[in-house]
Amino acid sequence: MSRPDRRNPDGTPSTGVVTKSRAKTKKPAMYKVLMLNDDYTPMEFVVHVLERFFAKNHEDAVRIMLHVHHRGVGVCGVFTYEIAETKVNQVMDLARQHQHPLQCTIEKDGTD
Ligand code: TYC
Repeated sequence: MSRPDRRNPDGTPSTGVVTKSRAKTKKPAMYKVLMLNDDYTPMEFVVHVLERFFAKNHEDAVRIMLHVHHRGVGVCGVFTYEIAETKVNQVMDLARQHQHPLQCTIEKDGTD
């Protein structure tokens, strides 16, 4: 007696073991949250925002804040759209509450 000659889609003989194809999985588009410089928001407030909403340690928060202060714009983090949008809203809400003009925006990440 012999088994029927069953084949995998690529033509190789089947072992009968079923495996799942992962070809259709796709990484979600990613978005940068950018922080913009202004002349009025206190440096300590920006550092606090980076620690609180972007989980930066103090050293990284100071480094990012100074980068924005000197260059005009900097990346706080890269997230899926929904999370990026939430972060921007959290930052803008807190800035408004403290009457600081701090601005944050979302930009599609080109590297994916
Ligand atoms: N330029 C501000 C100051 O001199 C500090 C600052 C840094 C403001 C980063 C906004 O995103 C910002 N007080």
